[in-house]
Amino acid sequence: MENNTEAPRKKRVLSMSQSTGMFTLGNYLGALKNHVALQDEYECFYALADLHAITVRQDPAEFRKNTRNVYAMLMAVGLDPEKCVLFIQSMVPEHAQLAWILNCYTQFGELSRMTQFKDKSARHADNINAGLFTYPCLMAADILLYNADYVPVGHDQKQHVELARDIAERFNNLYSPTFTVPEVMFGKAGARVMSLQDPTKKMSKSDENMSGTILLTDTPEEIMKKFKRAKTDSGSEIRRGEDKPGINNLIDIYSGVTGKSYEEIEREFEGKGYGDFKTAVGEAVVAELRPVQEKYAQLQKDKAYLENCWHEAAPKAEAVARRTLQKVMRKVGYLA
Ligand code: ATP
Ligand code: LTN
Repeated sequence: MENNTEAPRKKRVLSMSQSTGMFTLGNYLGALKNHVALQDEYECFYALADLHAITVRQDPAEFRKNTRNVYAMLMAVGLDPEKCVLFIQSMVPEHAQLAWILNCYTQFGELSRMTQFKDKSARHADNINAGLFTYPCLMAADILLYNADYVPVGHDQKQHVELARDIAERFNNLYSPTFTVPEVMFGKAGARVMSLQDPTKKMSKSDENMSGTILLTDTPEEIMKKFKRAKTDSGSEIRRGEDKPGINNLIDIYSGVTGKSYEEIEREFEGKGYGDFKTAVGEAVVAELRPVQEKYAQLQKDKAYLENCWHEAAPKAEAVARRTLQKVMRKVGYLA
């Protein structure tokens, strides 16, 4: 019998966030907090999707600044370059190369069904560019280059990960097993954090009305003010219900931050009103973000360290990406 003493390969995780603006509490509870928790158990690749970012027009100076800031914020929330590969997508050219190839294995009809494309093209009617349409092929390339087993994202990205699975299976069936077929992974709570002003819409960094969005850089005063003004529903009980999107969202946020279950929360606030609960949620969020904001301020002072981190991460990512791309190119029939 074979004496296999080698430890089994850790399962691989990949996820990315766009560098279009500062992260929100939705990004944090829906994705980033979970990314941090996965670092010990999995081999993790995390990146800023700055190629995706230009599907919406960016001002160059702002864009450069945002990329630096959100990279620092990824480290401030707890992504550790010693434990994961924390890179910037545009520094690894294989993403764009594989995306082109995958474009040719994805149908127009499939891309037309993507709800993010429908939403964003409605919001940016003056710039419905081809990149916005083929965005999911680039995202599939991001995932498939690393043969990721799991893709931890918020609920809004589920459809894109499913398309990446379909593309992977299609390619594997046409040629031979090439890509790992990835699975979507959601965190315990907060996979879908809604706007505080319109709890039927997701909390977004690109909302015109920022009073519904908590940014990770908001001051404690701003955070408390936004929670106190949060839209709630008719009634006064702190209890989840089908027709209660406002209170459901606040309970989800409180649960995501404190780790308490819905039952515990409902018990804790029995007999109390919306006002008390909003204050408690605001305070819990302020307390959760305090150490993150302190670390962020500290990292912002050390630009050379940040640059060093992303420059060291890019070749580590590229070493994996290059191997997959070469394999794909050989199977398709390229001479390279
Ligand atoms: P925009 O707000 O402009 O639509 P975005 O915040 O959705 O952009 P990213 O920064 O790429 O775009 O998102 C990073 C991660 O955060 C993704 O996994 C996404 O699913 C998750 N996420 C974003 N918004 C929310 C939300 N409101 N609730 C839960 N998860 C979210
Ligand atoms: N499309 C995602 C960001 C993203 C991503 C990825 C997420 C780009 N590439 C690969 C997971 C895996 C978004 O808009 N949030």
